[in-house]
This record gives sequence, C-alpha cells and structure tokens, in this order.
Amino acid sequence: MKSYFFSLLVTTLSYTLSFAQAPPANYDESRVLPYTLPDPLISRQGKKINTVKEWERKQRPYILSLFTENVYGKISGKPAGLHFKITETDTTVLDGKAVRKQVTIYFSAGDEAPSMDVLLYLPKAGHPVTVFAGLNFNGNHAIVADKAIKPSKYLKKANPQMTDREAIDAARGSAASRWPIEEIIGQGYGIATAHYYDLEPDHKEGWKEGVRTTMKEALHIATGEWSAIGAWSWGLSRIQDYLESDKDIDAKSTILIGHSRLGKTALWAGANDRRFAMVISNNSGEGGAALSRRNFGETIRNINTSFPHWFIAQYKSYNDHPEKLPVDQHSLLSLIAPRPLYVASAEEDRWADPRGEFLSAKNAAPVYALYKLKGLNVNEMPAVNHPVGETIRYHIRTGKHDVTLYDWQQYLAFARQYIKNR
Ligand code: GTR
Repeated sequence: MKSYFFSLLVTTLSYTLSFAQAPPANYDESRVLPYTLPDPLISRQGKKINTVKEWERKQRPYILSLFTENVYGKISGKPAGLHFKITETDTTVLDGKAVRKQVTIYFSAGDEAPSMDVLLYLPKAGHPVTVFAGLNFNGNHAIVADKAIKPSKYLKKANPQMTDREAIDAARGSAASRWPIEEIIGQGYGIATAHYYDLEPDHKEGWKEGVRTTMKEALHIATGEWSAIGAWSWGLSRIQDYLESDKDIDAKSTILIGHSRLGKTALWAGANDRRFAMVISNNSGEGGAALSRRNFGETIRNINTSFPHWFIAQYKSYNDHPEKLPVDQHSLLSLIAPRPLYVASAEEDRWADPRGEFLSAKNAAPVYALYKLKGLNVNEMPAVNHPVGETIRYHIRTGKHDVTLYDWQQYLAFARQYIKNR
C-alpha cells in the first residue's frame, strides 16, 4: 500500500513537473548563467579537427547527424517524378522592368501529385540572374497586391464569417514591406517564394496534410522521423530544383533567406543542401541562430511547448537541459561554411536573444577559418544599424521583429560583395 502511494506521488509529481509552465523569460543580462559551448572542431573521439579535408569528410557529416538526431530530424532529397508547370509568364510587370513567373512544382508524377506554388520576379536584364529564395508566411498573394497572383489554398480568416474572397482580398499585398521587390529588381536580383503551408500547415496537426504524410512512401521517412522545419526546408530544396531548370536563373548563386521560424528553416535547408550559395537568417532566434545555452528570451522549453511540431520528439528531452545537447546553434551556422552567411537581429526582438544570435555567429568563425576565411571578426556586439563581419556578417537594427527595407539593403550589399563572381 505504502509503495502504491509512493509511486502515485512520484507519478503525480513528474506529471506536474513535465507540464509545468516554463519559468518567465529572462531579459536580464546579469542573470545569464555561465555555459560552455561544444566545440564544432572536436571530433566524436575527442580529436581536434585542423583541416578542411577532415572537416568535410568526417566532422561536418557528424555535426549534421547530431542536428538530425537531436533537433530537426531527417530530410530527404529530390523525389522521383518531380516536375514543374509554368502557369504564368508576364513580361509587363513593374512597369516592364521585371518578368513574373508562376510555377507549380509537383512532388511526384501526374497532375494530382502534392504540389507547391512558386512566385518568381526576375529583372529583365542581366540574365542569368541571382535569386533570393525564401518561404513566406501568408501566401504568394500577400507579397504583391496583384490579382493575377494565384492565392494560396490556405487562407487566414480574421473571423469564421469571412468568405474566401474576402480573406484573399484582405491578404493581397499585406506582406509587401517584407519583400521590397522594386528595390531587389532595381539592384539586379530576383526572388522565388512559396507559401510554407504548401509543405506543411503550421500547427500541431499540420503534418497530417503536409508532405510528411502525402510524400511518406515516396520519401521513405516516417512522419515522426522529421519535423515541420524539416518539411519546410525540404521544400526550399525543391524550389532550387526548379531554379536549376530555368535558364534565366544562375542557380549556382541562389541565396536562401528566411525570417523567424522561416529563418530557422533557411538555416536547416542551407546546412543540408550545399547548392545554396549564401544563407540569410533574419531574426531567427531560438532553434535558429540564437545559442540555446543562453537563458535569455525564448528557451527550448518555450518553443517545444508552443510549437511541438517544429522539431522532433528528441528535442523535448533538452527542454530544461540545453547543456546536454551535443550541439549548440553556432554549430548549425558552422555547417554553412565556407558559404557567406548573414545573421540579423532587431533591437526590440529580445525574445529572439540578439546577443545570443551575435555570439552564435561569432562562434561559427573557427570553421570558416579552416577555409582561410574571416568570419565575424569583431569581439563586441556592434552598435545598432552598424553591420560588421566578413564572410559571416551581422547586424542589429533598430525596431521590432520583422524584415525591413533596411535589412534587405544590407543583404543586397552583402550579395553584391560575395556572390558577384561565381
Ligand atoms: C514566435 C516563436 C519564435 C519565432 C516567431 C516567428 O512565437 O516563439 O521562435 O519563430 O514565433 O516565427 O514569428
């Protein structure tokens, strides 16, 4: 009897603890506890990695496998039967300065296959052009207010009474400030974007409708073996598959870009798919660029509680023990090497831990150094609106969690500097 009550007590306690609310977020720098980062240049056997050869052959695959097993899960390659249908080519957009293409990517053979709609804007001159590829939050029709843009089949409705038409009209162009197309086209670059819901709707049950279910047999990955971030990342690689088929595009120079959860996604996609020439993480925060071991802003427990589908189940075992993770996010950034990497924070986005993003970028530099590249070669966090660094670049801008024209202007300048002669 005694032991029964004891075990009941233990069960109740552990149940209560496992569902306990995360402690309030820490925003006090003086309360950040000391931590030690795992060294991405120490092998499984404890040996120091000194050469690019050792890094590429053994250590890089090892670090990638640690993220696969502990954080984001598996990811697959290009499926058999993948094909494209160009549904629109309009050469008159942006006063004739750009070409708009709309393309449906079918993930397997036939017109009924699961698919994703991609919206492209390309400058008319300077082909083949470099493209910024990134997923968007609210549908392609939210990028530019033009009725010719096919609306997403996933519509956000402000209230249940809203008709589809009203929802589409309300969303049209609503994300235009995050995709300053005139500026991008004016500087000679293009964009390719798709709604991330086309890959997996962003909620706990979204996997039932997304590619983790619809492509399960074709990709040979069980739904629980990968994550929503994995599914979205996989979709970015499928956009690259299309870009490689389009002769107007220099697909060897594709720049991945993502904001927030889609910034986490861009990093994971860039780590897995080395066809991407540059990666931009905009305000990606916890599970993105920010160090998990720093108890500042969002924590692993917070993110796993609000968004259990973003990562694999194993990641939950680190909820209260980031120090047990065999990696930290600087190791993810290291996987982008030797490709140029831009990490950006926003001053008011304390939830994403700007200093943790900076320190992560800084601690990725030793892997860039193997390639004789200077990474983030400063010791102190820069002042706001003062980009720093070389092959790894960093800025913290004034303002909120967002993607702004200021951010894009820095990315365009970085692209001009590092991508031009590829
Ligand atoms: C927040 C989440 C962050 C970030 C953000 C976003 O609620 O806690 O990790 O990803 O959403 O994607 O906008």
